[in-house]
Order: sequence, then structure tokens, then C-alpha cells
Amino acid sequence: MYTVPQLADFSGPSLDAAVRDLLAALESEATAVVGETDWRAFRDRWMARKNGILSQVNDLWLKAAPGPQKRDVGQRVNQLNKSVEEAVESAKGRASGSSSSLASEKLDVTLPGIRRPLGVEHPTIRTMNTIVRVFQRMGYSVGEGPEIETDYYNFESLNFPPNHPARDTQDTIFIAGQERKAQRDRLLLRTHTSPVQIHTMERQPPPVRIVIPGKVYRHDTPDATHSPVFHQVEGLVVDTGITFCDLKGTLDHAMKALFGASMKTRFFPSFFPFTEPSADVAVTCFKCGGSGCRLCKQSGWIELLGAGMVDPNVYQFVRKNGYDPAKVSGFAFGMGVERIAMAMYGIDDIQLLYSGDVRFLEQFA
Ligand code: FA5
Repeated sequence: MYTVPQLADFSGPSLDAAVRDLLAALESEATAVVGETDWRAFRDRWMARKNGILSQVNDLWLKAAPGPQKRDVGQRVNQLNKSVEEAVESAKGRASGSSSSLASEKLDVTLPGIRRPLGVEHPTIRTMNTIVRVFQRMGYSVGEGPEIETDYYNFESLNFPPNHPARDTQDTIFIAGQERKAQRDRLLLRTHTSPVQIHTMERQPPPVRIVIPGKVYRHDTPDATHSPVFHQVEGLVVDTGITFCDLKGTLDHAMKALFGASMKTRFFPSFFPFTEPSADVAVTCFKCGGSGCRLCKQSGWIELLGAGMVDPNVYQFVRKNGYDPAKVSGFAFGMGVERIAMAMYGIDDIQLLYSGDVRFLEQFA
């Protein structure tokens, strides 16, 4: 490793030899620099104010030179300063792999580019958006609500009193460790989008015309038409003089807008605590055309949604906000989005929608 020598004499040949040795050391150390860390060490070894090689040259050669030789030594030392600066600068370019190494690279503009595959909407989300658009065209607004709900919004305010047997049809996941809370404040994963009916009526007085898409959770065993996590689109209309005819006409129009003018709908009597009367709405089975198969459980019909006239008891929970059952009436419905996607695209197993199999999903691109 090079060290700056003390000069025995300051004659021209002796200075020439010393300068030659120093420049040789500079060149070989500069070529050994490969990375950022190397370069820093190289720079400091040669240029550090305290004890760097240049500062030693200054002390041992320039300051030590006798008066008559000072001028000659000074010129050589200036030259050395420049050489070191240049060597450090060009080593920097190589160490960072930047400009100088890029300059030596060639760009072949004829090579094919990197093609990034474009994603598309999942068929479930696409169906949900299609349903929402059908209702937007009828003048509905669009809302949202939380997936984690309190017992009050998911059940109690929808007229499912504590311990009511109808709660069993919508068992779900409850957040643990809430025993100390009053039952109505306990948190759970919502089993349907209907709690957003109450949130909406708390936020705005009648008239209301809204659809609410979202994800819901149930303790349901997976099979060809059931999943423990699925999507619904809720609808709520409240105004003066709304009747069951409005409900039937609206849903029949929506089903025809989704499936085509020849699609038949059927209203079966049903029960929901928050609607009276209530109905399950089904469409002709798209697989067997109505003759009966495994998918429709031999009934010829696929149930797509629940609906009914808002039960006057529900208005009691939002009465302060202008919902007087003597003055207003309304209807509500909740559609299973996956079931509608299945009917729209002829998918005979709901589980395919959650499998994440690209070969399946690509068909909807
Ligand atoms: C309800 O969830 C009511 N909240 C619907 C409602 C809203 C009625 C407003 C009256 C007024 P139901 O449990 O039937 O109802 O579910 C509605 C739809 O969700 C069903 O018709 C079906 O299409 C779909 N669905 C229900 N359970 C599942 C499941 N496990 N997997 C996939 N889809 C389901």
C-alpha cells in the first residue's frame, strides 16, 4: 500500500521519481474501485483534509521544500491535486454504474416490450354494477353501509326481537368477548344488507329511493347455490301511496332488464320480520328451463331475492325522522348477486365464483 515518502532532496529528478510513484499508486487504486463503499474509502484516503494523501504531500513535500525549490514543488503539487480530483470523479461514475456505464450500453428498440396483462372486473362485481345501473336508470340513488354491524341494526331494528326464531335463519360470526355489552350493542358480521335500510332512514327523511350493494356473511354450508360469504343488493323505497303493485312492477322490470324481456318472475309467499306481506322472488331455472334439475332442486325455479312491504313496526325505530306509518308506506328487497350472476352467465355452481381459477374467470374478460 502506497505511503507518501519524505524526500531526501528536492532536485528535479528526485521530484520526478516521487510524482511518478504517486501517480502509479493513484491509477492502480482507482481501477480497483468497484462499488459505492469502495469509492468513498478511495476518495477519503486521497482527499481527506486530515491525513489524506494530498494533505500529507502538502506537509511532507511542499512545506518541507527549501525556499529556492518551493516554486517548482508547488507547481507539481497543484498538478497532483488536479490528477487526484479527476481520478476520484471518474471512479465515482463507474462505482454508481450510472452515466458512464449506461453510455456504453446499447438500446435495441426492436426488441418486443413487456406486455402486462390487464385485469377485468370479477363476474360478481360486474353483475353487482349491472344491477345497480338498472336501478339508477329508474332514479334510485346508491348507498353503502358497514360490514361489521351491531345486533341492533342487523336484527333488533328490523323487528327481529332477541331470541326470535327468525334469527336462526341468519346465523353469523359474532365478535368474541362482548358478554359485558348490552345485546343490542354486540358486534357481528352482517347477515344481509337490510341494516342499511335503517341507517338510510336515520340519515334522511322520506321520500327514499335507494339501492345498497355489499358483502354479507352467514353460517351457511357451501353447496352449488350457497356460500358463507356472498353479495347482496338491497333496495328501499318509502313515500306516500307506495303499494305492492309498485314492488311487483319494479322487480319484474328489473328482472327483464337483466335477463331479457322473456324472463318469467314468480312471487312466492314468504316471511321476513321486517316486511309484511313478504315474498321470495324466483325466475325460471336457466339450466333446465323449468322442467326441474339438481340446480333448482327439481322445482323449475331459482330463488333470487327476498322482498316485501316495509313492516310498520320498522318505522317505529325511525319515527322521529318523519317515518309515520299512518302517512308513509314503502317496499324493500334484497337480491343475491351471485345467484343473479349464475343465472345471467349460466354458471351451475356458485363455488366457481370463489375458486380464483383464471381459466374460469378469463371467459368473462
Ligand atoms: C334476506 O337476506 C333479506 N334481507 C332480503 C330482504 C330484503 C327481504 C328486504 C325483504 C326486504 P334471504 O335470506 O332470503 O333474505 O336472502 C336474499 C337472497 O340472498 C336470496 O334470495 C339468495 O339469492 C341470496 N342468498 C341467501 N343466502 C345465500 C348464500 N348462502 N349464498 C348465496 N346467496 C345467498
